[in-house]
Amino acid sequence: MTPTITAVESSPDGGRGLAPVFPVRWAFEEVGLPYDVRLLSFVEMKQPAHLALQPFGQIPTYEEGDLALFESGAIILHIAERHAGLLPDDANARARAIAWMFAAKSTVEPVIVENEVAKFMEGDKHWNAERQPLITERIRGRLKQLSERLSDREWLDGGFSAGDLLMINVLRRPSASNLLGEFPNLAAYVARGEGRPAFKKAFADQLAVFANRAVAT
Ligand code: GTB
Repeated sequence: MTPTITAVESSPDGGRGLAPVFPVRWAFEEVGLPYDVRLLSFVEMKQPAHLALQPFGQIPTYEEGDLALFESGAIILHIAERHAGLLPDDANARARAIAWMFAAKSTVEPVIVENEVAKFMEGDKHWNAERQPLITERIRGRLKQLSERLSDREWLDGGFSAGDLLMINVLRRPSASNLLGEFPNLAAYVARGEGRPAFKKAFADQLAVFANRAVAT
């Protein structure tokens, strides 16, 4: 059965593939699995039908037969565990790759989200200007640690894995990518990810959604 994922029908990021559905598309392409996409408006995301799939009214979701999942990291882990290409066979290497998935989502991404919240939701607060440098320093600190660990490796731990996929996705968000000039090995790491055929196919497909809709409307 072909899985169906949900994506937002408009492009708040101007088609740059920054929404959390993009890494799910990329994961499908890495393992060579076809999938369908159901597009939702921001209003539809908050309706009971979608809330039954995603309790927080967000995208992406994943449906396959009786299984419904939410959270991009959980969806990618599900795909990676069932199809070759995103997790190593060796049990210890596999556990380490999964640890990198969690590091991307729970250690690196939160400092980036904090910056986005400050910018888009707290920009008018009188304390925002004073707080901003602290947030930027926290992102810089995480990037420095990641840069030191990556060193001159191609990928985080052996071959390309779902851990790299999620980490590169996080590093592409502007709050991080604007600082990558300070960390040339991280910039090159992101470029390597973006150069993968599966990334390019996923990127073109998400862009086509917005291009096609622009023509249709
Ligand atoms: N932890 C969840 C996951 O990884 O699945 C996060 C999901 C999430 O944040 N989804 C957003 C959403 O549905 C995607 S919207 N938000 C609606 C809401 O919370 O009410 C599209 C989006 C998000 C981020 C960017 N970006 O970074 O540029 C662009 C578009």
